[in-house]
Amino acid sequence: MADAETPTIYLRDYTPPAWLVEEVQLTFRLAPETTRVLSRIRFTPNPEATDRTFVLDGEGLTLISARIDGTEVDPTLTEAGLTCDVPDTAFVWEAEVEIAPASNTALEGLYMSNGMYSTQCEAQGFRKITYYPDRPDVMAPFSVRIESDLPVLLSNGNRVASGEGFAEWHDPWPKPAYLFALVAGELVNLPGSFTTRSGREVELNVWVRPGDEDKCDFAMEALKKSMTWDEKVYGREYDLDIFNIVAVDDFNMGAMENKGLNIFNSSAVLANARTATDANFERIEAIIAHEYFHNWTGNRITCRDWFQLCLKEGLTVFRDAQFTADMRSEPVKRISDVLDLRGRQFREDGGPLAHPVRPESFKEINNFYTATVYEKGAEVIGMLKRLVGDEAYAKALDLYFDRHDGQACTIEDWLRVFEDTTGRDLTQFKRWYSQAGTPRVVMTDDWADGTYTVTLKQSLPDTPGQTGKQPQVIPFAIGLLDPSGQEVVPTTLLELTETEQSFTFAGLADRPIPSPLRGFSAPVVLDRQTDAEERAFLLAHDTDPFNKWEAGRQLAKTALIDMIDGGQAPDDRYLDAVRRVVTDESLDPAFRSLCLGLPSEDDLAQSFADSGRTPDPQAIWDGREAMRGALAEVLSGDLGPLYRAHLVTEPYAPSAEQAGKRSLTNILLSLLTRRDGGAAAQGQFADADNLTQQIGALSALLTNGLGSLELASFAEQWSHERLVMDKWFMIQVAHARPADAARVADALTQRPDFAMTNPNRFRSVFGALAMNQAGFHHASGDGYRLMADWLIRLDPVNPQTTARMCSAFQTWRRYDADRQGMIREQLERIAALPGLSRDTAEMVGRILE
Ligand code: 0A1
Ligand code: ZN
Repeated sequence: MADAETPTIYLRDYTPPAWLVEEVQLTFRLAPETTRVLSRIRFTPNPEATDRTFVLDGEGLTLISARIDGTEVDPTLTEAGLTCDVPDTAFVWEAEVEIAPASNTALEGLYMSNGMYSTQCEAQGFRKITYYPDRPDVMAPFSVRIESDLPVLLSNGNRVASGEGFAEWHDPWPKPAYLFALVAGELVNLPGSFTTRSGREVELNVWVRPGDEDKCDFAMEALKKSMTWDEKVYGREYDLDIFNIVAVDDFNMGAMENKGLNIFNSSAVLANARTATDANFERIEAIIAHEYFHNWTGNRITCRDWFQLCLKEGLTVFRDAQFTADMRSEPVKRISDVLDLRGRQFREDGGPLAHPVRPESFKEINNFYTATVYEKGAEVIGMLKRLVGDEAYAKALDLYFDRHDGQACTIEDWLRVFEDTTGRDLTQFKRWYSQAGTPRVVMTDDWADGTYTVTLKQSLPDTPGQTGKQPQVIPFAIGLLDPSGQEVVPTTLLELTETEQSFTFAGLADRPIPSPLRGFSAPVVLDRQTDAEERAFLLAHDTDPFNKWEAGRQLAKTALIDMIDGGQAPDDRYLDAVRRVVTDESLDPAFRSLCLGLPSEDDLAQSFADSGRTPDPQAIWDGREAMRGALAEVLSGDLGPLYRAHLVTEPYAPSAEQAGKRSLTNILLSLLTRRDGGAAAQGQFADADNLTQQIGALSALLTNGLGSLELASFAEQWSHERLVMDKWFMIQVAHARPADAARVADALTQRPDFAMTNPNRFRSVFGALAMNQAGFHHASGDGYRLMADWLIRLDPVNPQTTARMCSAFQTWRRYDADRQGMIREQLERIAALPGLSRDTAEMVGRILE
């Protein structure tokens, strides 16, 4: 269906379902090309609806038979499902359909991956399994019987029976269809157990393909930690007798929170020291926690409709960030999250794909699993917590769980529990959910008679379909330091509610140095005219770790922009300040590593665009290279000793402490490689007993134009480990020089082990190409063409992943006319394809608009 013909769905059109489901029984007779699905569904009229039309969603199903209360019926089939005359009281619907999981490469509904059956039903995959009211506000208990010769047969809830060739599961908790799951295959498990605080014994399992048994321990431990944490911090206990996690190789996203049966992309669960990096371990811990936390924020309390997606996602991301901060380092987690927010969400908010945290319309809901819904959604919760305070937040959450357990809710329900527990009016706060775009806050200050005045002025840019926006409530945390570096006003929360507002601090002896927006207390762009001295001062003295890092980052950015734009030499104030931080043994190595990192090419390009200039990707790349050279130079005497002092030589542990040191030594190593011709990196590569150091060494070599032997030996060593090989694909594209990136990516796609049916492998090459800014935006246009060629190939195979990858083009309007012309040509080529998926058509249409 072409984009123009696809109907747009609006939040304002929501109506309650005509029919509710009291109970569902499903039987699956599994076969790769001809799986039979028998459904028996008890429908009752919804007293809240007036219309009694009976419509079931269904896509790509072959209907074999249908009955109502035991009598055969002949429903009218439509492109999107079926309709049928039904009684006006409760009735039982039975249907038998046939589906072909082996030909399902879209990875939505029931599909096969390496001989195993798996499902993905969020958002609207259940309708590819059987006819059903596939909407989250229809919740029901499910009973499932699976018939197959495969040894492991899993579904949601508790196992109630099993025998030769079958298993039966019952999930007593009413759930929407998007949380349904089924897995069948020749799997092996790491077993575990957990006793909840009220004494329920829970069987835990991590299920994987044979051969991956040695990569499950960490996930199991992460699960137990998550279960303990949710009891302790949110008072939430697990509610079934069993909790299963399954690893699947072919998966569009990270993982899925199906009730009692979480299904994971194998990259988000499998890990051991040799095959996973520190970053992988941290990500796995966070995703295990995220999916587990959904059991309450998402499953027990779900969303009324898909516009409310941030209700479960924003809150669950916020909860998993709290968990990671507790398990690891709070400042490091905050800095990493802000880097990610600025890198992905600000970029989205500033371009053609901008949408509110709660969107008001969509064509394909799968296109709205975005950084805005997830990450900005989490920031909004963080702001709410900051505004009401920790105690009130805890009270509001208790009320939320009490009041809404078992319901499908809205953002209005969520905000009401805060209003009811605090008496606060959140009408203005709610604008964070409805207005798209990143607010800009201009800060000016004044000093007179011992009083320091801060003036804040907010504005919100126009975004697609939204103009003339209203001021939002912006929690603005600020601290003040005196000229000696002592904190004279500790962190204070200013509430900016007007377009412009002033705040005063009286009784100060000297004009203070402000530390504004501490902890990044609101997702805004802070615009404050300041100089390198003040930033260097904050980098040296600020007690707020986020702002200490931020000061260094701003110094780096200004220095880089001056180099790229004005041809200036690297700023000594920046280089000196970094040297002081990196050699300061009182600071956490992970923090020092973050301070050594440079702003990304994309971040710099955005800064140019924000100030009305056209970014030159090659000049940005050259500037970063020159700055790395300058850093290597200024640190020349320190690199070797620092590297050796922090190199972890004891047995590998995926702890935050060791990871911080490895992060620091790896970044030092890449600078050292500029000076020693690769000797230290070759040594680390040869000695490494863990992937973090092995890949760190390989990256250091590749970034410096070395490492071809190591690259080959890496491939030989790891050819049997698909997740490690994903990194091998990725790293080559990521580190390719701008003129080579498209050619390197193209060559990798010719390899027999490149398979576009596997989203991880596809993303390893094309995600990396999109990230390699100077390569992707190379003046030849080769990057654009190659990307478009492959998106065109992938769309009929896997629309969801194709659509997500289209976002590589979302910043196109920043660039010069030549580049814009070349990108437009590629986007129009994609848009014109006959039979283009709804997913990709919507994305390309929005980007081009
Ligand atoms: N709900 C999952 C992520 C997820 C979302 C959509 C999917 O298919 C369109 C698959 C998974 C989470 O937040 O972890
Ligand atoms: Zn989630």
